[in-house]
Amino acid sequence: MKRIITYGTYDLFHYGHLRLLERAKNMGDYLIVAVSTDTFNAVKGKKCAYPYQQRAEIVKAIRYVDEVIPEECWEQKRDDIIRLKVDALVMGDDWEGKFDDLKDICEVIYLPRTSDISTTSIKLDVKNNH
Ligand code: C2G
Repeated sequence: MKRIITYGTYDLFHYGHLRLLERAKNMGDYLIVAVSTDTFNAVKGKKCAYPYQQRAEIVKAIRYVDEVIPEECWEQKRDDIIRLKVDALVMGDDWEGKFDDLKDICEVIYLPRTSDISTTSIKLDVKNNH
């Protein structure tokens, strides 16, 4: 059974997130999503509309997702991959190359982002047009 992991904030869940999770799951048999905690998002400089608990529950409800864990820091990936026996790390290609240091313990795959949608653009659209 091929085990996949991916990491992200997943705020204001949208089609780009869904397509990433769908493609990541289709690369294996079991998909783990590490959802960024509110504390870690502060480190990332991201202010979320939804708190961690709600973002995690929404992601867990997605049919492609088998397990959700908290992402609390940049450095946990290596331990997660070893502890959870992960075969591949999959991320959108806005992260291209950023996690290549993990190639000694798993496949690292960057998938094309879905264009014309982002949490930021959704926030701006709602602010300006509604
Ligand atoms: N994504 C995508 N297409 C979009 C928007 C996002 O494919 N239009 C992908 C991103 O590339 C990422 C995932 O969806 O793989 C989640 O995106 P974010 O919630 O923005 O996550 P991010 O802030 O990039 O956090 O340690 C890694 C970080 O936690 C990633």
